[in-house]
Amino acid sequence: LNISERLDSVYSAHQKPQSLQFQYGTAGFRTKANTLDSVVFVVGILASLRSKYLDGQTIGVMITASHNPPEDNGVKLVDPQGEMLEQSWEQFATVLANVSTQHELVVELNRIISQLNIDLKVKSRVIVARDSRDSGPQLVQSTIDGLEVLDTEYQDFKMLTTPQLHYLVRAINTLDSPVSYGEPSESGYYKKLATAFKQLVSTPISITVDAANGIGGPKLIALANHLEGLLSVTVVNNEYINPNALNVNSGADFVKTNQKLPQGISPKPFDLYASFDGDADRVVFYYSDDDGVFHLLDGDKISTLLAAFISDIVKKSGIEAHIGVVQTAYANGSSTDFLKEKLQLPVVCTPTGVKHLHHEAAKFDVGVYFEANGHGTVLFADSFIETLKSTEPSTPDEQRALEQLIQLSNLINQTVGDAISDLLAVLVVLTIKQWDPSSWDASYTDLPNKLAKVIVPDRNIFKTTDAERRLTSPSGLQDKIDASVKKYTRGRSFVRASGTEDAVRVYAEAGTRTEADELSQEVVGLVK
Ligand code: 16G
Ligand code: ZN
Repeated sequence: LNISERLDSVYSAHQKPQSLQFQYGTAGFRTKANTLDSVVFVVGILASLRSKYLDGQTIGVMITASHNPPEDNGVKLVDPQGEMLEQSWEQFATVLANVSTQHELVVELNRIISQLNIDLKVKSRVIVARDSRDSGPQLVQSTIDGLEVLDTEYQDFKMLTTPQLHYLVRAINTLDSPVSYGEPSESGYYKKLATAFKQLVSTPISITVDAANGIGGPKLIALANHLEGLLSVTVVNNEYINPNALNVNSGADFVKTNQKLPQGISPKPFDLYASFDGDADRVVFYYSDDDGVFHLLDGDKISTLLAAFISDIVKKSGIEAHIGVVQTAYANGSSTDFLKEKLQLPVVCTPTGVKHLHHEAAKFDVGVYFEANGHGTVLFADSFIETLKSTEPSTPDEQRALEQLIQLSNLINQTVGDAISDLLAVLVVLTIKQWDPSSWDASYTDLPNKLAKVIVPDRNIFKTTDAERRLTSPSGLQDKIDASVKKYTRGRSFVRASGTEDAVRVYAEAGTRTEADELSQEVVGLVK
């Protein structure tokens, strides 16, 4: 296989525009769609190498820019068990994305191949999917051009939610194995979730979901079709066929950031609503009270709900388990207090980005991880599931608890945060507890908070430590932030460079709304 010759016919069509620089960030490459062609092409080649390096296991490529505006797009790689690309490979992606001649590309590819001792004769396998953006099909085609350079066997799943692609990667790689993850098809995904849901609840449930005009809408409806008579969903903002509407005044990110209702929802008091983001890997919930006041139930609330419920049924099951919760600095201070003090659970804080949370959560028997923005899941260790299956219950209550835990592990996507799966999990817990949204909300009260975005000349000078909670650079700035924070009751604030946008984010929380706003303003002033 002569890579250079292979590139001769295709490279010129996918050459990098000279002026652009790319970086594989928190969620892969993400930028304006019309600048991404060369990037997805080399990602196709890199995915092939990753597959060959891992003995021909299937790698996933997802074309999405999640909650970003319609004109953006992005690409990320999914590893064989459905996790994010191993971090040590991100640098290869960045290097390849920035070469601007065919010769350089060959040199860099050969460098990777020899450094990692990759056997090009191993058959490589990759699956591809995209969200509903209109730039998607073209970018998929360019990815495929990259895959063909190394004769990779591929399957294009067209439009899927991001977590569905993660599911498929794992299902394909575990096919015929004792830890088979499910049928490797879209319908296999629905069947797995629907089967678990039916084992957990039997009373009919209905909910209205804002799908951000993204791919989550039709996929949620497809899921609900497997649960006729049990789950009835009304989807608003379901114009996924109109890519210009994607994420506009709707979706999980809009609701969380603005702390208000999306367009298209006129809430009935104390009914539960949910918003997905554009690729359906995030979900937040909310309701409105008698006075029409909006109440957000974000990732922290989901995390505490699931953690409390699971630790409760683990107790009922009569078995021992090490349950833990993973959060980021964005977690509301009240949620952390609640987890540690009321639930007596260990809480770990990691930097932003699913890959960080996921790995920490995997260290527990049951690891609950959510970002405040609604991205998260619950990981059940294989060994723990084994224990659940092999334990002989001594009472009907124990039996029921064991069964519930097993079904929850099937219901909750083990590969990555999944809006559809998390929605079902929350509905199950609320139904079993016979809770309305206000009972859920009552477990603790969020500290008023504010997230601000500041455009700075160079965001790379903002360096953090302690899971992004403190700045080490620019020098002196952290001391000033500390001095500001001290002035407010229950004040907390931190500053970090965004991993997805050319901006710096400032988070502030404090005892009252006014204080949170003031603290935010002060720290924004310090950063500018
Ligand atoms: C990406 C991350 C998300 C994180 C966000 C932070 C994944 C799959 N997604 O969307 O978890 O919250 O970036 O964005 O890891 P920021 O760095 O711009 O604040
Ligand atoms: Zn997303």
